[in-house]
Amino acid sequence: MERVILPYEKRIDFATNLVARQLFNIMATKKTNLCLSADLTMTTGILDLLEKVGEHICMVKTHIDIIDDFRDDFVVRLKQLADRFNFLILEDRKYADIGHTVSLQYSKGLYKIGEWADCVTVHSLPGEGILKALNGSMNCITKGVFLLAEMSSEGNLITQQYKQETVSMASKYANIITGFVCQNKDTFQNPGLIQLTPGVQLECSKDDFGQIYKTPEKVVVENGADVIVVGRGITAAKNPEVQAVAYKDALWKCYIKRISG
Ligand code: 5BU
Repeated sequence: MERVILPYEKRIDFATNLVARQLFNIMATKKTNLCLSADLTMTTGILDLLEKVGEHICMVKTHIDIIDDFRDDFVVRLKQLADRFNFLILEDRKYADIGHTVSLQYSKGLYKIGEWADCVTVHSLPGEGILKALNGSMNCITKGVFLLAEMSSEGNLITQQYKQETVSMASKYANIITGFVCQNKDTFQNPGLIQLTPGVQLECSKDDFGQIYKTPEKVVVENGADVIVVGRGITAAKNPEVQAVAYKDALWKCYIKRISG
């Protein structure tokens, strides 16, 4: 059956990665497919925002390296919020190096991402060694990878062939692949994988650096997005909490419309 018309709860059993199972479960239970991109540079800003919107999201996406006042207790508090409100943590690290270096970047250094992130984003550009290395680092732990098959930005260099080869590369590492970051529903068919789509605002627009925004209707109903990433649409709003609810409602309505055929 076509992936985009199956409800999240029916896709749980197709998932080969445990994080994908958890995420389908959270979305079905909390009735939200909103992922907040918490791109703020102070830890209090991020934690305060999550206190307010935690109940409305299925996942938070972080860029840990943009934080000015990072300390280890930030991730402890982030984890506590994730447990309290039942959402997952995606570190948008976009790994893109040789496997050995990536395994060090994943587990060592200031951020020790592997200790607290449920899942991470990864480029397929270096070849499958990057997945082999992460597979080793994630061995026996409930962790996941969102592989970049497409980007939202204008003029990006990803071709149709690159996209197809990215998707076939993932099939060998089914236990760690949570899904793909992509813009179109024809990117992959497997109902056990999750389509994560960034570049979303309530109205079509662009920013000054090539980011292209599409509407909830476009990305969910037409383009098959399962988890929808919203950053500045919420963080730059006058009242982020009110705006998070507006996005949650709009995105869920589109999902219901899609699965209702
Ligand atoms: P925005 O404020 O909604 O534009 O934030 C979008 C976020 O998603 C931001 O953190 C980007 O790094 C991230 N992103 C993206 O915008 N487009 C992509 O193709 C990928 C990630 Br991959």
